[in-house]
Amino acid sequence: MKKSFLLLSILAAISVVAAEAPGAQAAFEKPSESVAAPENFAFDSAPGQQAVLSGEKFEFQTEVSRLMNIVINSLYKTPEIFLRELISNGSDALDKVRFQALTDPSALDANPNLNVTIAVNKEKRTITITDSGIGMTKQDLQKNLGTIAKSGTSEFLETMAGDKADMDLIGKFGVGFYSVFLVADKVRVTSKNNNDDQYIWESTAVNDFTIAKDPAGNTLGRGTQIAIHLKEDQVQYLEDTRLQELITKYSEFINFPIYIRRTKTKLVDVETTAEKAEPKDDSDDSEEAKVEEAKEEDESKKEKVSVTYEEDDLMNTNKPIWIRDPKSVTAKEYDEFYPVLARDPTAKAMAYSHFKAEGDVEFKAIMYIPNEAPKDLFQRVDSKYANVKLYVKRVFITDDSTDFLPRWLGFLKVIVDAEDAPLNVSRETVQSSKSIKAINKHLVKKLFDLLKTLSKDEQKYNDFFSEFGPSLKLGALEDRSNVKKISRLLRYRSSHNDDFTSLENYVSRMKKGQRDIFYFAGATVKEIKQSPFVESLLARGYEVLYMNDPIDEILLSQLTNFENKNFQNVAKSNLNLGDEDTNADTEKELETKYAPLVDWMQATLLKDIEKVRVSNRLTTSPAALVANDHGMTANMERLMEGQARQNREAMMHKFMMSQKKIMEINPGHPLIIGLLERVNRDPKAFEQDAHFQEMIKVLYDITLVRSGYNLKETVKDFAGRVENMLRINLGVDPTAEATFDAPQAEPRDKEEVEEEISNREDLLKADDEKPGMISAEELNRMMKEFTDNTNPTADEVKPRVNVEDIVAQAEEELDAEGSTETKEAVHDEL
Ligand SMILES: *[C@@H]1O[C@H](CO)[C@@H](O)[C@H](O)[C@H]1NC(C)=O
Ligand SMILES: *[C@@H]1O[C@H](CO)[C@@H](O)[C@H](O)[C@H]1NC(C)=O
Ligand SMILES: CC(=O)N[C@H]1CO[C@H](CO)[C@@H](O)[C@@H]1O
Repeated sequence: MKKSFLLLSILAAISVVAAEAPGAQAAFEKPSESVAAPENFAFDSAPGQQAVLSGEKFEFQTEVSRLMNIVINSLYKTPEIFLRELISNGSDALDKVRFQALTDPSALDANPNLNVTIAVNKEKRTITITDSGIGMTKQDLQKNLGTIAKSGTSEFLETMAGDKADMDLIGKFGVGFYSVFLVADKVRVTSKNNNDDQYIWESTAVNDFTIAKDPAGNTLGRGTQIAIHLKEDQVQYLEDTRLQELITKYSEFINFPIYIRRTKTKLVDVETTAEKAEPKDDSDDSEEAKVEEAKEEDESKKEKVSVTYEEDDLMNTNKPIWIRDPKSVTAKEYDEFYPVLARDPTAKAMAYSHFKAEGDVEFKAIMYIPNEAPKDLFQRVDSKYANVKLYVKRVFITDDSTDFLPRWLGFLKVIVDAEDAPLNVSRETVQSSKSIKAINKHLVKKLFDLLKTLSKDEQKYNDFFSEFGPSLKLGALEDRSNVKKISRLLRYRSSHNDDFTSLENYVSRMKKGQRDIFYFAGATVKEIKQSPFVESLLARGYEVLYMNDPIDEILLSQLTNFENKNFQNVAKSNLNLGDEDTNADTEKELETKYAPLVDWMQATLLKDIEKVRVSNRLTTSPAALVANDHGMTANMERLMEGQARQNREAMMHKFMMSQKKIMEINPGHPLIIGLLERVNRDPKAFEQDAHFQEMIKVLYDITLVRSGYNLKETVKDFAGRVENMLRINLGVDPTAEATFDAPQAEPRDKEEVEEEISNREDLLKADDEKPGMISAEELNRMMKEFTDNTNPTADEVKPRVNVEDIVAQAEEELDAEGSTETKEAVHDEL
């Protein structure tokens, strides 16, 4: 059934590919003369009117329409971010063409000047942003400015549409271009890529966009020009001071020159006017000189005239921050650079390191630790992060390689500018480059240095550890060569006080004769504190580390020791307190004394546990369940159970879970003493004493729960046993059954039912004659409303279907089906 639906959907989608609008391919009514001069736009019509450009019409992908709706209707308080997005878009395009030129120098021929130039036209209420980047072909325009390819788009749209629509996120999803509609009612993008003619994309952000070949021909050489017609209430961006302020702010860390084109006036001698007003070297279209005579017809020989001309003023004067000498960079600059690097204007970093590496590979780098961990950090442990931005000699190479850092350092954000990586390196060959391994090694080493410095400030380091502790633990598991280093960076809660403690500090507080580091693992610190295992150690004055991170127990089974001190899980059976010698005699005595009780208990719990023994670790609890050395602690069991749902180790898990536990009893507990007395009264009466056996089973259940294990299927038995005990306490017969009196519903008389059926005919007739309170017209109107809402017109349907989405979704569903099948299969085998 699913497959036929899939087929239908695809057919539906194919039948709605962008239709050509009436008048498609017709010539321009008003050909634009020069795109570089911002005076000439096809949309020089009144605001709100559809653009006059006529060409091929395309509909926006549904997601784009939704996004634009959000953007247009948003009352976002900082619409100026459109400048940030367009400038960084232009910078990306420049990066791309420069990268292309590494292998094909002719890529730059058409336009060797790499820059972004911004110009305004106050009369036309327009801003144009021109870059000489890689440019877009017709197909690129259609794809890049009409669809959103990135995964996670729908979640992104959800967050955007929510109460606190955060337009700031827009750049992070690679759709920053659309932020232009925060301020614009019409936008025209003219673009020239080396592989295509110059094309124009135009839209008023309503449902569709138009693409046409530029009748003016190739005016850009190469690159993209975005012409923005501002909404009436956004004219502030035409003001030079405002514009300069924003462009300076957003271009500070851009690696290419960003200019504002300004019209200026100067006085020149009348004789030399003609020559001096001409632009120095540039092509005719960019700088048009207008000559006006300032003083007319005075006929004096020393006359001056005022000349207006255009000049591009550089807005970003700094060298890239990462290649500067760290001493010359202020903390403020580092803080401001981070959101640019992270492509998230709200992002903050808690620490950074700016360094130069020399030796086997030479590079400069800035490494940032973000303020908080990405939300999906641990959902993604299986995949690596692309978190290093690589430049080679200032030329951007890649930011999507995952090979620079090990997986556990996925939380870092790093920019690397290498001096000696081969320049013909391509995004693909980056992986195999030897330098990458060397860079990797340096970065990890620098991270340890940074953390060491950070750990000197305890508060700061604890903040770091709260966010990224799990990453470090993952690192200790993954990166055998750095385990020792990482173990010094770990922090744990402990019984010492409420703060984090390092292992070093734990060791320095160890007691006389204490050989091991004691720890207990559980789901929460609160739960751990209540555990019967911890109580005895605390009573004796030992410190216990509280491990409440799912990964802790696994980690310690690998780490095994710290500064030659073993880790001792207090929930395991062979607890070694270090003071056993002094107690050896009393332990022997206790064992003999409790042997009869132990026998009875073992006989009762034969099926459930491995054995019963007298404990040396319990103080206030009557009993506890401990795992034998190879068995699983309760925490581990819980972890395994969670995982077994997802992976196929279910059988292995089942086996481990069936491992029996050891029950320890507390010889000092009155309940245990009471039980022993009862056994001693008649040590041979075991078979007859059903009541005793019930009590032991209840004790076992309670202990199971207190030790953190699950009652699982036995909840009903447990409830039954407790009820039984209540009965015995009250002297009620344990076998007596509950009596109850439930009055039964009776069937109706036959005649009554028949009469009702015969009456029904009359009722139906009456309905026909008097059709209720709604008039026929009213009814018609309601029906129409209903059908209108449920069956959108053909036009509305069109953009809502996307073949790729449907196929992807169908595949996902099939995948999901497949995996449930295998899961069931696994289940069956069990
Ligand atoms: C910026 O690049 C353009 C080509 O796109 C060029 O005409 C212009 O002269 C450049 N500006 C400067 C100041 O170099
Ligand atoms: C890069 O160029 C060098 C020599 O110029 C050559 O040995 C090497 O194989 C090239 N690498 C790639 C990936 O093309
Ligand atoms: C040339 C370039 O980088 N263009 C990008 C501008 O922004 C749009 C949408 O945000 C991207 O799809 C383009 O690739």
